[in-house]
Amino acid sequence: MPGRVEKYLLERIKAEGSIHITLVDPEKVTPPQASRIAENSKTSGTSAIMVGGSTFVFPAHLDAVVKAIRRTVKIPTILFPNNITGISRHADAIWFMSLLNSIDPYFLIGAQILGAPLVKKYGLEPIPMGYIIVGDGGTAGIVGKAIPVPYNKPELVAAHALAGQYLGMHFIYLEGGSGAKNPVPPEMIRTVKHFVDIPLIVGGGIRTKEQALTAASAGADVIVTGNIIESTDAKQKVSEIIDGIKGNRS
Ligand code: 1GP
Repeated sequence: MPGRVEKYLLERIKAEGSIHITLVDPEKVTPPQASRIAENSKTSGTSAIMVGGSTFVFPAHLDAVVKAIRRTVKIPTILFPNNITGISRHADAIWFMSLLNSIDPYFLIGAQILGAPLVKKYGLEPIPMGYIIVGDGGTAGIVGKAIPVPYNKPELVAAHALAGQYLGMHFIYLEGGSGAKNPVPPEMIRTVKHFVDIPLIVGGGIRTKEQALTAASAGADVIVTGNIIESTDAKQKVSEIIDGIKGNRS
């Protein structure tokens, strides 16, 4: 049975076609900055705020960032953890994710075993998600000990995604790596979408309205952007990206 946040995401996808989620890397922001980003993104039409990054963050700082966001906006705050240190009791939900192309069992199931009791204790809504790192993989690929699937092997990614669906995951995330030079190509998104029935999240290197529209038209149900919120014209950038996604509906 999907929980409250998952239901909300599915309803928004159903109503809007493709949706946008803003990613806040707690390592890069202060709590007031996180609030501002959340507020601006919400005004621009983002559906939820994800909080997480690939490297190190102090639990107390993560808590402060999540709290600041939750105080500011009503849209859900969803944790995007790279390890058990990415869990905060103050969020609404957590992507309960397995890095499907990691060669390290820790990222496939080890961290999840350690984190599951905390998720339960904190009353966080777990949303099962299969995470696949593609392209050059970026920092997430190194930290997660992944063998990133090259952009010219879409059928291999589709096999990973289908395995995730058959294992019971509710979402698949194609990760091009934060700040990737080239976002996940439309051919790869189309191929995965053709194979799986569960919603597809795409992120990594999406910076323009055109790139967002390309990903949405190829079948991305959720588009995640992180880096663009660091630019000086962040508010406008997020609005443009969301306009791009909406272009898919017209
Ligand atoms: C990273 O997919 C996300 O995990 C977002 O990437 O920071 O490049 O937008 P960007």
